[in-house]
Amino acid sequence: MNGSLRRRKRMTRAALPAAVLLLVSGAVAVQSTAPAAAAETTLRAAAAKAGLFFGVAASPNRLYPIVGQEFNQLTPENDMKPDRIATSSGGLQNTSGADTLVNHAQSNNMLVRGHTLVWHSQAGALQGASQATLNTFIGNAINRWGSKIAYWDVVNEALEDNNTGRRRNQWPHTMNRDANGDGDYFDAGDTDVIRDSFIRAKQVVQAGGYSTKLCINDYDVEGLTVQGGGPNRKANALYDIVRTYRQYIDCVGFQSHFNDNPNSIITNDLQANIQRFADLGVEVHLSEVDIDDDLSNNDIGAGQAENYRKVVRACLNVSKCTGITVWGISDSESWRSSERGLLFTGGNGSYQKKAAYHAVLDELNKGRTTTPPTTTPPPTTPPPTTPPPTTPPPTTPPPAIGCSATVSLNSWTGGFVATVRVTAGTSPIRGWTVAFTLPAGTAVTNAWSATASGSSGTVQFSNVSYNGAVNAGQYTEFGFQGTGSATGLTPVCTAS
Ligand code: 9MR
Repeated sequence: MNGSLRRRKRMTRAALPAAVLLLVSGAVAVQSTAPAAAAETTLRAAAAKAGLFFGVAASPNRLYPIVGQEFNQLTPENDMKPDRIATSSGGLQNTSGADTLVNHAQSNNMLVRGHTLVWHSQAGALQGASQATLNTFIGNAINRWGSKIAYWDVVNEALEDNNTGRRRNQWPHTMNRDANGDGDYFDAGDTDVIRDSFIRAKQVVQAGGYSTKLCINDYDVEGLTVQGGGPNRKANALYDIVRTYRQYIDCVGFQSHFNDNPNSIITNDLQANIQRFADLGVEVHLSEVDIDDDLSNNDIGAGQAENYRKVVRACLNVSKCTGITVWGISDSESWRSSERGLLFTGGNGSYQKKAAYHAVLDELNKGRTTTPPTTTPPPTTPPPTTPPPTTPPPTTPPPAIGCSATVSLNSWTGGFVATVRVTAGTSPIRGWTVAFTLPAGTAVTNAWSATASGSSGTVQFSNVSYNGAVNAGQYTEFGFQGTGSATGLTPVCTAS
């Protein structure tokens, strides 16, 4: 679009109230920006009610009241990147910006996504570092904030541009070694910076007893297809990585920087791709959303507000899509200000809601309209056997007989996601059941990798067909999502 058209579009929008804009967009003739009775009036409240977080990328110099009012999750936009906080030996430095953001999140009851541990870009003093040094940094960074970080992006942007489906060939991916030349790095004799970084991160989380979940994050991985309908090879490559290393990876970030690049458009199969990853048992997040306001060559939206609505709906329709984060507050303060891709205009703490804001709020207020199944269907392919870790993750000694269970929680105001680990004792088990007594006001809304019975009071979760058999001393995991608070839950595990 040329400059004068853009200016005209901006002026037209500025001159019209948001409600009228929604009406003239045609497809949403019954929408109104006035919230319906009982509708929530902030993004965070509406999202919490629907059982997900709604977050924002933030910087210490922009911690305006809106951050805590509208959002319940925060990602440091630049302050936790290696070029800011890593020394060349993997130590920490200059953490004051990151500390400020973590403290702000805590005092505003927001989750934090740590961003990011291993990345070829903005690597700073770690550029060219060995795996051993990366591991040192991973340990120092995770231990510094512990469970104050709900999600860490362990590996960011590992895959090449231009839909090749290949790893980048820049450091740190040059540390990969394909021993048998079969084109992947998944075999026991291979070296894989992704695997080794996740194993290290998992060890640190387990040793520290943190509830932190470990994510892999990338862009142009959102759809099953790209413009023209061809396969999204980058998404497929990410899927193979997550499937192969599922035991170390808890969550996947689809960055969701949507624009006119043929690999960055919004496709109709966004929801199906989210579902495909969710079926592996990981949480999916739309982790860095912005949508170019003249995104024209996609086929599912008419205008930015409508595009936002489609993207938010795709997440809401998949129960394991547990969070959406926009990459900044307002257009003018965005890293891509020329695309006007965010939910507010204005700056310096004084912001105005755009039509896109109202569309997102409205969609969140509709909730997860599809009835969530009590269990997500088992993965289409059985969970893979992962290659042996270079160093085995620490395990707590198993009980003599039967099974034991532990719970890790990610909570927000009004909701939570619980991940439950079932560990077999000194004998193999063929099946298991984990029971909880939920506090009054707390209810299970859906579960995965287990069959739930009951949703409040005493609830039980039993194995599904593919995860009942657990070898002596080994473990499997399932999860469930709920409303209310799950603090202090005590699991009771019985084995058969
Ligand atoms: O928004 C960030 C911008 O301020 C930085 O200058 C830029 C440097 O690479 O990184 C931006 O954030 C990126 C994020 O860390 C990873 N995904 C893409 C984001 C936009 O480039």
